[in-house]
Order: sequence, then C-alpha cells, then structure tokens
Amino acid sequence: MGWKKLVGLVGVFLMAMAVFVAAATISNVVWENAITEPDVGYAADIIEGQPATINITILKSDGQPFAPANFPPNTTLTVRGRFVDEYGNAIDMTGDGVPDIWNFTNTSTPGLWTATINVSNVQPGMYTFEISAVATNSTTGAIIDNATLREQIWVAGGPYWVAIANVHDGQEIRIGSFNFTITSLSDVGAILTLPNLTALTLTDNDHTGILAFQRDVTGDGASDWLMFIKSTDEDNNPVYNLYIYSKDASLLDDFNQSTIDFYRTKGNMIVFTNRVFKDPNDNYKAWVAWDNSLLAKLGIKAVDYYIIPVRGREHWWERGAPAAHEDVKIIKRTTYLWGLFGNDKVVYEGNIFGKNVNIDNVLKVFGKFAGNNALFDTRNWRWEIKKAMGDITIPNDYDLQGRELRDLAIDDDLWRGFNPLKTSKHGFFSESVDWENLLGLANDSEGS
Ligand SMILES: [Ca+2]
Ligand SMILES: [Ca+2]
Repeated sequence: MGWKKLVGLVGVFLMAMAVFVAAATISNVVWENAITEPDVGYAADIIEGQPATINITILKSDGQPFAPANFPPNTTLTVRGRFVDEYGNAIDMTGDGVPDIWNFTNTSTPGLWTATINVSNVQPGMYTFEISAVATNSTTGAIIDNATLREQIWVAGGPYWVAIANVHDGQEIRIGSFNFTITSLSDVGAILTLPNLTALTLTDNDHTGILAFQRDVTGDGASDWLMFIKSTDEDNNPVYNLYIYSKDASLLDDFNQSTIDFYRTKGNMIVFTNRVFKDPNDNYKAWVAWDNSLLAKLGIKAVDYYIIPVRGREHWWERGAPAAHEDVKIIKRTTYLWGLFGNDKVVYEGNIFGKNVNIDNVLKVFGKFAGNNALFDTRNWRWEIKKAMGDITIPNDYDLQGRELRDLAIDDDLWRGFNPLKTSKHGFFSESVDWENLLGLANDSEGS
C-alpha cells in the first residue's frame, strides 16, 4: 500500500468520523407550566393531570436551525418525545396501557420546537423523557440528520403533597379520617395496619427504594398516592420518608400531626413534637429554648437558643423526593451577670428537613413535616412549603417558648438582660447578629 493510498484511507476515515461526531443537537430546554425553580440543577417537576409545555432548540449538524427551510424539499422532520424505561422502551403515561408519544411542532422561530405533555394515572416519581429529532429523505427513507436528548422529569402526583421525614416502625400516621400504623418498614418492604386492622403489604419489586400504594385519604372520592421513599439522614443512615400526593387542597388541612405534645426521654430531655415553623398564612414562628438552670436563675450565666425560620419562599420548598428546604438559623445567646456581658452567635444555618440538628448536645431540632403546595403563576410554577413542623428537644431545665417573629421582637420576656430589637447599643455585649433583618423588621427585601 502506497503512502498516498494510506493518507487517502485515513482521510476517508477522518471524514467518516467527522460525519459521525457532528450530529444535530437539542438544547436550551425551557418549560412552561412546570416547576423548574427556585433551584436549578433539579429535574423539572410536572404535575399529573396538569399539561406542561416543553420548548427545545434543535440545530442541524452544520449549526443551522433544524427547520424545513434548511433541508432539501423532500425531507421529513420528525421530533417526538417519549417516556422510556431502563431498556429505552416507551412506557404508558396515561393509564390506558398504550405507550405514549408526544409530537413536537416547529414554531414560527426556526429550530424552536414545542410539545405539551399531559400525564395521568402514573405513580409519582422520577422518569426519563427521551426526545428524538430525525430528518429523513422522504423518497429513500435515509436518515439525513438526527439528535437525541434525555431529560429527567419528576412527576408529582398532584399540586398538594405532604412529606414526613424519617417514619419508622410503630408510628401512627393520621390524615383526616384516614389513619394507619407502620407495623414494619425496611428494604424488604412495608407492612401497614389499616383502620379495620387489615394488613397491607408493600414490596419493592423493582428495587427503586420506593414503596407506593393508593387510597383516598382526603375523602373526596379520588385516590391519593402514598409513598415511602428511601433516603439517608445526616449520618448517611438509611431512612424512609413518607410522601402523600393529592389533587385535593384539603390534604394540607387534613394532615393533623398535632395530637402528641411532648414527652420525656430517659436522659432527662423533653421532646416537643410537631412545633410549627411556618403556617399556611405565611406566619413564621420562632422557638426559644430558655435556660432555667440554677446558674441562669441566679443571673450568673445563661445560654439561650433561638430557632428562627428564615423568611421567604426560597427557603421553604421541596422538589422531587430528596430535595427539601426548611431553612432556619439558630442563634446561641450567652449572657453573664443578668445580661450585662455576653454575645450572640449563629450556631446553625440551613435546612432542617429530615435532619437531627444537634447544638451543643443541649438543643436538638428535627424538621419532620412539610406540607407542600404548587403555586400556579402565569408561566412559571413554584412549590412552596405552606406548613412546616418539627420536633424540638431540650433538657428538662430549659423552657420552650414559641412566638411569631414580630412578637418575639416586642416581647421583652424572651430576652435576657436587654432586647436587642429595642436597645441598639449595649455596652459590654458583643453583637454579631442582625436581629432586625433576621426577624423581618428591617424594611425587608429578603422577606416574602
Ligand atoms: Ca398511554
Ligand atoms: Ca382524595
């Protein structure tokens, strides 16, 4: 073989490679009537029964818009989307047993394609949506150009859902008139005891870490989804969170977790369950762990803790199963000589949902319950946790006091020595916390 021939072959090979590499591209996915914010990086959320529109930009392999004008006359352009299983087969997303295909249409903007997807009667969860764009010679059937894009999509079972973190054996779950007890819950499956004492067994056949069943828990005659979804706690231990999806707004009201008030543990700690951090009327509630020890009573030294929910919807939302945000700041206020000396310090800042936040082995905060609500805007939808509750554990020589943020500012009883919201400067007290801003009293841009 002469060197010219070799170069020629290499050249052909490189050209073949170039054709193979330079396929069309699908990019710039823009959703309408789906939830893509407040945090990018999560899969888009679409809601069962609510049509969502997906817009995509497709470019030919030569970079021109994937549009009829940029192809020879006898070209057929097909752009379609399908939800696919792990083998790439289209699946049924409407409950009629027939796999579904959504055809995209070319908009007036060349290369901008759009489709409206409506799923129904599917189990909530993460799904793979595969979009393919193919240009075919309509005479020969030969493929001229093509592109594929796979998008992860979270399908929510309704615009209302509640999540309970870290549910466990023996726990009783009450929603309106429906209730059940978790008899056992593990990787193998779950056994639940329903009201009429019948047992319901759930198994994780497909090993997804999801155990799901349907019941009408809101009493409107329509089934709601109940799902145990495996997750991990802050120590990476496996836990199960319970998610309940509904199309019935009363779900959030029905979910009454306030039956238990408090109990004592063996270690002289008191657990206050189901304390509200945020209610559906956008009231945020702070909790103060007030030091009642002998030293504190004598005015010598006291350590008080303030659990302050961070205001603003961007701090209270859930996306998909593992992503929950219930942001609080915990301030430790140490005072000496009746508050003459002391300091404030932020000792925790961040999410509490499903976390056992332990401060100094004195205060423990566990974000336990989130009642999530889809907010329908003109184009962009959002989730907001309308109702958030948690468990707070304190030693038995502490008191737990709850106040709405604004009330905390005016209530002198909950400030040892002096109220920083009323006294701007205090001689021996080193201030490092912007209380006004934290409680939403500063002419806030941060609040909702
Ligand atoms: Ca179908
Ligand atoms: Ca229902």
